[in-house]
Amino acid sequence: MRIKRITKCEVNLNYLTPFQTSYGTQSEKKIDILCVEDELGNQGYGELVAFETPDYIEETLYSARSIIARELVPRIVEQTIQHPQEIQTRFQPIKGNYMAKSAVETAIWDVYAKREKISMKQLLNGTKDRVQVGISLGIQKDIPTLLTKVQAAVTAGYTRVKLKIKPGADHAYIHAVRQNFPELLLMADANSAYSINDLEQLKELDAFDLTLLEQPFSSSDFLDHAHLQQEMATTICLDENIRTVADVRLAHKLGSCRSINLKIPRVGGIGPALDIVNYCRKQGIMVWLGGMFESGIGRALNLCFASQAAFSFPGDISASNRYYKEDCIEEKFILENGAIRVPNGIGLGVHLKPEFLRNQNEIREK
Ligand code: OSB
Ligand code: MG
Repeated sequence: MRIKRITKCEVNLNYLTPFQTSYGTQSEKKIDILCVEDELGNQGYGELVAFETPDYIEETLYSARSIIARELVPRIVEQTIQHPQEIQTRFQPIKGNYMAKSAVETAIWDVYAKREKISMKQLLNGTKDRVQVGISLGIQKDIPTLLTKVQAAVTAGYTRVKLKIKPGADHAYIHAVRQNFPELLLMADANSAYSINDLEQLKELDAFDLTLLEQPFSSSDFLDHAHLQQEMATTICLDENIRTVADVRLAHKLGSCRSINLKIPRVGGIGPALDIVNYCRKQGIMVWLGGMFESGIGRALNLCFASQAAFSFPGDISASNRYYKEDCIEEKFILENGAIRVPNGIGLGVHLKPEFLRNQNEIREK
């Protein structure tokens, strides 16, 4: 196939409720939806998930826009591509910038699926029609508010809840949730808010039967995580640390974690994500699918990806009504018995609303 042009639509979505993590509070998200067009007029969509500020990882919406326009688009437009697996190699000369790469690469997988007239689920050898999903709850102002949120999530049908934590909003919060929900699959995500000096406090979290503790330390640390994993019964899961298969290998060999939160955009796209799934499967590492507050475009992809046999643990892929006042796609993802149906139309199987379709601008090298 030959890629003729790449356009994008800048979307601004308002969260239903502001989301607080250990590094800040967000009330809206700017999202670029990339559209890749082939010589037959097929269109594939990819979502740029990077945030405006470099507080989750280094990459931002603005750095990614620049890399896409200056480096990635020129490596794709008017090029012949046999299979989207090739894109990984084509982007190899560009270091890092995984979310930028993912926005372009995932759009190419979508246009490829559409050419082949198959669903993304089929292209990825997905086996499930519905995937179990969980919810990630931000840090709340007090414990009663958190308990109300957890209750609402359980009532809605979520069977797995992730709590964002930070020093001062951790032990007592988790304790209260565990007391009120003794059977709930519960986990905590610190987004790098702790250091090895907090070892003793973190060890106390072993009392709460957490399925896992996500990313307690800095994203460049592997050694302290290994020390903590040795000292804790709770499974440590790495998120921000993991950008490449080499990172997974390092974490595995050092014993820095027993679980990986895999996000397609954080590792540079579907090709690299498949490599990581493969490695984890061979090594017996528990891998599950994380989220980045994707719009319906990225959410559809996450559902298709999580429909692969390798994923059994519920991902951070909530229903549409958990995130935005209004999404940019026509379809809605609905929670039914703790699961969401995997789209089965061709490609991603979702459609941009007309106001966003109309608003496409060609990306040219700047
Ligand atoms: O650390 O997993 C994280 C959202 C944005 C950035 C980082 C994270 C998250 C989430 C929510 O936890 C995942 C989701 O529901 O999309
Ligand atoms: Mg995380």
